[in-house]
Amino acid sequence: MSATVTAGVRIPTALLRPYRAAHIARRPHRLTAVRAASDGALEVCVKASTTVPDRLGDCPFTQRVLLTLEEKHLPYDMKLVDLSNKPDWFLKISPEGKVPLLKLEEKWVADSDVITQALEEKYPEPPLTTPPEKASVGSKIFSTFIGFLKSKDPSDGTEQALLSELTSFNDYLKDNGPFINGDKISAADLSLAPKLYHMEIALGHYKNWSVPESLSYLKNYMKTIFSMESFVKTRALHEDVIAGWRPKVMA
Ligand SMILES: N[C@@H](CCC(=O)N[C@@H](CS)C(=O)NCC(=O)O)C(=O)O
Repeated sequence: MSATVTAGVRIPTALLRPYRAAHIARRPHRLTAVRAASDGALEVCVKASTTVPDRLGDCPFTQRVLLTLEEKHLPYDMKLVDLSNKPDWFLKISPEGKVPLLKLEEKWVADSDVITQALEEKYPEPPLTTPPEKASVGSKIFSTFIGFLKSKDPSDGTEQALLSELTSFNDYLKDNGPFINGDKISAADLSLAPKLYHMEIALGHYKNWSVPESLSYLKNYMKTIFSMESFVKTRALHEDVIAGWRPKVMA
């Protein structure tokens, strides 16, 4: 069996896995925390990296769920799924063959909207609910980003459409920020931030494009969330994000 050395103690990898997923940054050398986490850890199916073995991959919906678990301080155990060769056990529990999936009360729950809502109901503390009137702020950014990414014609208006959505969001943050619901991060931010992360990496790579400096509230928003401990811990590798969008760019 392979093993990892943490603080001079040799810990079997099998014991360490749930601990790694939920607690390594906070409590790196408490074996008791390993056991506590593995007992109560929530099981979550996530996309596996396509570039590095045994690593979390590049699904923004999965990151949204992981961020929710992190912000609610819930221990979890990630099951990495190779989406290019889905294992039978996964197809049995996932009717659509999609990640994320989270096991709650012995049932596998699909879809990040449903999962985050269920987590909020079962684990209300700390509350992450975004008020309904603010819940759709920024929600057109992802689709306009994909439109621009896929575009082959620089004058087809897709870049302008994205800029228009980003500008509206920047103006919203200026008046209501720093987060969508004001001073505290909430569910809408945890959904949007992974998508902005994909946008930044994919458009930087495929179009040599970046968010204009003039959108300073948006720039700060991205910088703040992308540097949060929970985000750093659950983010995808740049190479995976680039590889993940390649088929869309080439289509
Ligand atoms: N609406 C779903 C979307 C989930 C989704 O599209 N997941 C992608 C990965 S990011 C997936 O599993 N795709 C299946 C595949 O690639 O075969 C959610 O919010 O959870």
